[in-house]
Amino acid sequence: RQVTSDASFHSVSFSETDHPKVLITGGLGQLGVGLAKMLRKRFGKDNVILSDIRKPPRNVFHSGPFIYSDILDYKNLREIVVNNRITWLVHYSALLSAVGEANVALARSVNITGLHNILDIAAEHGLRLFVPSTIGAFGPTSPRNPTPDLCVQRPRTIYGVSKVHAELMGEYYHHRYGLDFRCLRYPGIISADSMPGGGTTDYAVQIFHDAIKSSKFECNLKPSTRLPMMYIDDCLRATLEVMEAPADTLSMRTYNINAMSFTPEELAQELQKQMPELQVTYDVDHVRQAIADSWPMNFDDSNARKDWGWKHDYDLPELVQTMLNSFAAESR
Ligand code: AKB
Repeated sequence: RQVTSDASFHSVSFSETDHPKVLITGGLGQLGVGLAKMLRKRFGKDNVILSDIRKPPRNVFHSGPFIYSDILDYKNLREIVVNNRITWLVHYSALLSAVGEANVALARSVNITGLHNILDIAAEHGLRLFVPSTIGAFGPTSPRNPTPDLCVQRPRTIYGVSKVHAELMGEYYHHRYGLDFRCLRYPGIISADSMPGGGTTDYAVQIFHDAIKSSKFECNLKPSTRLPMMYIDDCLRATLEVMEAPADTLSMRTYNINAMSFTPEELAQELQKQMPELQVTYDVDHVRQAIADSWPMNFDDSNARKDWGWKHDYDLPELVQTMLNSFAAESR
């Protein structure tokens, strides 16, 4: 199954006017279910297949096609792509930053070996491939305020190293084999109905859950730790927009996208405007703090704005209000 030359690719004809047939890997993580919902509205329920190695909750299983797929099993992946005539692949399977440091061997296997399978499948079958990258693809020697698209990238986590590898391999396959690779570097993503798993920016989601449950929150980062963040709806819309962007508008294949930057203290203050009873304390987790201190504080996404018209909708006040509204709606 080695990809050796351009001639070894099947060229699947995919006209821009056809609805894509989408496969989402790692579909039960923080972003997959929301992305599937948005894409199904646009392309039809049966044209978007969610996949994971875990058993889906009942509501997810009944909301549209769900399939078992193991990105470490090349034959299983190929079977799914062939049998379902997949044309777009959104590759969400990955171990995040903090959990990756706790299990480097697994992170290396899922984030690097798994990516190699995905790249080969996508190239072999002429797929349009989206792989998310992250603010975590930068490190202590990168400019942090702001961080441009092109600069030194020497991350110190296995997660970051695997994401720089993904960016470079995707771009290499694009130039070498014509793979339609598209990549966005996501900030920390904040969502109400799905939890992140094992990231450094997770505190910004957890604070809402704890505030509502107990009016208390213990933060594992220092109060002054500034990181780029984004509300999930902006993130999913950016993903669809870059996937639909005409190829000639893309001057690059890997873009920073941004919405806002805040510190735990600023987030807590915004939340306390609505919930004055909220008490926030700090108990710093040194692994997460070291990671956060090596990441961008502000993200320069001017190329995305210029090339394909990226524009975020949510700043900090709208984010907090929307999150609180979602929790209130859930409890009714
Ligand atoms: C993490 O904190 O690991 C992720 C990310 C910013 O990529 N949320």
